[in-house]
Amino acid sequence: MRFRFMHMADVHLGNRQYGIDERASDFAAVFYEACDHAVRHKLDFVLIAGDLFHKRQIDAMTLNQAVLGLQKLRAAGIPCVVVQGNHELAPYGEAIGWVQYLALQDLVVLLHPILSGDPLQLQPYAQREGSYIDVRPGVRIYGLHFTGAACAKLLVRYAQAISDLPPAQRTQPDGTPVDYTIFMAHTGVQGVLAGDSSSPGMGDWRALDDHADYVALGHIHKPFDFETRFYNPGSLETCGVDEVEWSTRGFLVVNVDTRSDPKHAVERVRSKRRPFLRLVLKVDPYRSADTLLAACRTLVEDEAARPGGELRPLVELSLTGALQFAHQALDLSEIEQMARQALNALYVMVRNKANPLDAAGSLIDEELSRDEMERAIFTDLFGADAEYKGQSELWAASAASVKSLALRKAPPTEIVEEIDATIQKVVEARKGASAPAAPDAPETDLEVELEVGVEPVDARPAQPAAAPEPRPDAPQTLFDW
Ligand SMILES: [Mn+2]
Repeated sequence: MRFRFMHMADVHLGNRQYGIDERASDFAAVFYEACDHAVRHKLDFVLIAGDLFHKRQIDAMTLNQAVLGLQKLRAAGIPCVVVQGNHELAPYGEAIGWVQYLALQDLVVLLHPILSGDPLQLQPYAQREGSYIDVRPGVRIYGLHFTGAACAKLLVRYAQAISDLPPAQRTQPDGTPVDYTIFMAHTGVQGVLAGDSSSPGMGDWRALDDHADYVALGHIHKPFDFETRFYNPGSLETCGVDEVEWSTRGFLVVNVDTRSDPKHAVERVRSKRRPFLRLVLKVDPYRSADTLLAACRTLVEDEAARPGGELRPLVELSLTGALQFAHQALDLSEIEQMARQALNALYVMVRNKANPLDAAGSLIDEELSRDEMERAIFTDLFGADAEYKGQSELWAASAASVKSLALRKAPPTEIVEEIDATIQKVVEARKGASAPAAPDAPETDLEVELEVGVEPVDARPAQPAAAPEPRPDAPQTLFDW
């Protein structure tokens, strides 16, 4: 059996990014483009793995954009099968959400299991509701909406529920077997993105090994695929600057031939989204606001000279390094206006990440050697943190040693020994400092506290033990899935 389908996710219709109307239109435009592609290439069906909408409460314009895109598919006789994402679950206190409304209008097939029972219950899609659908003879799609950190355990229950289906429901109504199974869920795979602690890990996903040929994912806006089974297309448009580097985002076109192994060949199609430029200027060489502005001008004019798309770009211009003059002299709005004109940009954000003169400038002393300067900067950084302040020189010495150990690729045990030795020294130093005032201070607390303090050496971003679940109504953060 051969057929083709499209897999997209994280469309985020209604995302009026940066308060700009054109951005909401951009999110609609790439959705229309995907729908047109499906129609033009006569695909057999389309999957949207959650977050069709950016918000639970959408306006009429956003609903109209969804309807216009979905009508293209319906007019061409292409079924569109969806699951709900975290951004679009029914608003609190409402019986149904807007994706369910689209299902009631026969514009989408909305799938979800019935979670209340144990074991979990799966119903075939009927009367605009259900957990799975045989979208064409021999092709079955199971759906799971966004369930947050509960997802890992639900996968096991879902797999069990599939195994427990009565024989009559394991096959097509005419008794022919299911040849190709898709499991669609609005969740990721843990480890793809740092800071994502709610997605199931690969071990959890193993539960579905015997139940899915293709796992259609959404939620994480970074595209990825694993084991020719797990696929994530990434966001169609750019919901945050951190997504810019994931250039292959778009939609997937899956060519299935159930006689081949694997049963599908997957093609990534990059969406025609608005260009998003990230420019960086290191400010260290510039001794005045005027020379810095001139350097910004050169940077953006060089960028403007490059061949661009038809769409006015979005621009992020970051200033990094150490500022060599008083930051009050720096006029960010002047830089922003200049960049907007030079690049004919739709929107420019200037991010000043440069260290102000008083923090970094005071440490730059041409009399010092490189090592001495490094030690001075480490001491200053540790000294700025209340936790390390009392023993900042000990920590600075240790940081310098750890750095050189790492540079000469010393074994991890040696690095741990170095840090251990420092902790011992710090404990001794603290005992000495606090002994007269608090002779009975419990040693263990101190050590626990210090162990926590050592973590940054690990070079991994600190992760909270249990990250809060993404809240759809929360303001846009770094990871606005
Ligand atoms: Mn999303």
